[in-house]
Amino acid sequence: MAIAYIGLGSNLGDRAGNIGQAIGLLRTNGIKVLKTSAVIETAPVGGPPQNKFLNAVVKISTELSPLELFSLCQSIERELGRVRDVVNGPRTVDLDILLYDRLTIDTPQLQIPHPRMFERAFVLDPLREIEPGLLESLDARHKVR
Ligand code: PH2
Ligand code: MG
Ligand code: MG
Repeated sequence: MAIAYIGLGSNLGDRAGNIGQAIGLLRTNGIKVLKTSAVIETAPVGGPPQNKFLNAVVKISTELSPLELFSLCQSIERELGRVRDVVNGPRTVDLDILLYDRLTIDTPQLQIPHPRMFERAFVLDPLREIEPGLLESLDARHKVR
């Protein structure tokens, strides 16, 4: 059993509904959702001019491997109508694995910790809310990427 943190974002359609449905789909696929942050509205970072996002972070426990969890996240994105066209562009829902136990994974397909999480307040604020002290507990190797 592994503990992981997943960042969720939506800025298209029913943003709160999309985040709620994504969390529901994690649960129906055997993921135990242990903690859910508040859903916060955030200004878009990067990409073209676009709507504000809703963002949240969940803490989960899972028997899935990192790659299995990654493909589940992608299938939930597809199920909720995500179309990948513009990089950092508008999306119905985005699910990013932020941390998976204390693993470091650096493959072209999947990087954990999420390579941009330490610069992004829309990730750090909800993560601090549900797990105060977690960021400080990560070793330097984890944070410097
Ligand atoms: N996701 C991005 C790029 N920019 N900005 C906000 N506010 N929230 C996001 O979730 C987000 C973003 C790439 O995934
Ligand atoms: Mg993302
Ligand atoms: Mg993503």
